[in-house]
Amino acid sequence: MVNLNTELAKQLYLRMRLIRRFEETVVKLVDDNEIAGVCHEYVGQEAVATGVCAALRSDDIITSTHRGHGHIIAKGAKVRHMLAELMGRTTGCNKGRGGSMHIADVSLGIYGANGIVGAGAPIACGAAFRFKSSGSSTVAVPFFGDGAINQGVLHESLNLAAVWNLPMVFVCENNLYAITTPIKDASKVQPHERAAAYGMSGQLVDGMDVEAVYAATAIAVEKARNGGGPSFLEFSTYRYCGHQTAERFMNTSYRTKSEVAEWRLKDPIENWGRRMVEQGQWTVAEREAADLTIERELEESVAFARAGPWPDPSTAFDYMYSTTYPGLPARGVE
Ligand SMILES: Cc1ncc(C[n+]2csc(CCOP(=O)(O)OP(=O)(O)O)c2C)c(N)n1
Ligand SMILES: [Mg+2]
Repeated sequence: MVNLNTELAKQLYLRMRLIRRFEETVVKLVDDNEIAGVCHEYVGQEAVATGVCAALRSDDIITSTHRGHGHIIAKGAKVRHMLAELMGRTTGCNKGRGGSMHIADVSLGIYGANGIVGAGAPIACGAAFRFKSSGSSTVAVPFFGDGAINQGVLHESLNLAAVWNLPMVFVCENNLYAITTPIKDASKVQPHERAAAYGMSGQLVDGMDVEAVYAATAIAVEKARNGGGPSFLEFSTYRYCGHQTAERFMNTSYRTKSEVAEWRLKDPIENWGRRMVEQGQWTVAEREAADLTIERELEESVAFARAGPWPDPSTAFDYMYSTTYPGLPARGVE
C-alpha cells in the first residue's frame, strides 16, 4: 500500500464525489426529460475510474464504455461541457451530437465512450502502437466491463497488445453483471485469470478501495511506460443502480436487495472520506465544505448547460465525414 499525501487523498475524494453527484444529477435531468433517452450510471464504481486516472499522465489516453461518465470526469473533462453534451447543446464536449455514449475529447486523452461492448480495446491498441512506434512513453488504457470478456475483439486486442509488447493497461471493471447476466454464467474463471493465456500479468484488485486501485495502476503504468508491455487489471466493483436509468421502472429479479445492501457498505466515497478523517488528513467540517464546492460546481454546470444553444437543424449533416483526410474531397461541413 502506498502512503498517499493529503493533497492526492483529497483529490481522489473530490473526484469520486463529483462523479457520484454528477450521476445523481443526470438521473434527475433524465426524469425531468431534460436529457433524452437513458443513461448508464456509474454510481458505486467511482473508485475505479478515479484511482486509475489519477495514476495516468495527462497525455496518456483512455477508451471508455457505455458506462463512461466516470472515466471521462476522472480523465479531466469539465462537467459543464458533459452536461451540455447530454442535454444536446452546441456547448457540449461534442457540440451536442454525441450524447452520453459518445463523449470524446482527444485533447484530454479521452478517445471516446463507446456503445459497442469491447470496442474501446482495439482503439486503445491502435493508439498504443502509435505511441510505441513514435518512441514516446505514453500509455493507453482501455476500460471495459466483465460483459466484454467474451467479445472476440477483446481477445484480439489482448493478444495483439502482448505480441507487440504495447504500452497498455487493460482495465476490467467486474461489477458482476452484464445487464442481467451474472459473470458466473458467462465465464468459468475470473477475468484476470485469462491474462496468463496471452502472456501478460493479470491481477485482481479491490475496486471499492481507491488507494488500492491507484497503487495497482501506478505499478502497471510504470511498467508499460518503461517498455515492460501490457498488464491486465481486474477491479471487483458493483453498480448500485440498474443497468440503466429505466431499470428502476422494470420488475427485475436478477439480484437481491441484500446483495445491493452488502456492496453499499463498501462504499468507496464514504469509506475514503472517513479514513481521511481518521488519518487526520482533514476534519469533518473540511469534508463538508469540500462537498459543498461540488454542489456549487454542479449547480453552475446545469445552468451553463441549460443556457447553451441547440444545434441549428440545417447543420444536421455536419461532421458526418472527415473534411481533412488526404485524398478525399472536402464534404460535410460546407
Ligand atoms: C457488441 C455488443 N453486444 C451487445 C451490446 C448490448 N449491451 C449493452 S451494455 C451490455 C452489457 C455490458 O456489460 P459489462 O461489459 O459488464 O458492462 P456494465 O454494463 O456492467 O458496466 C450489453 C450486452 C452492445 N452494446 N454491444
Ligand atoms: Mg458488468
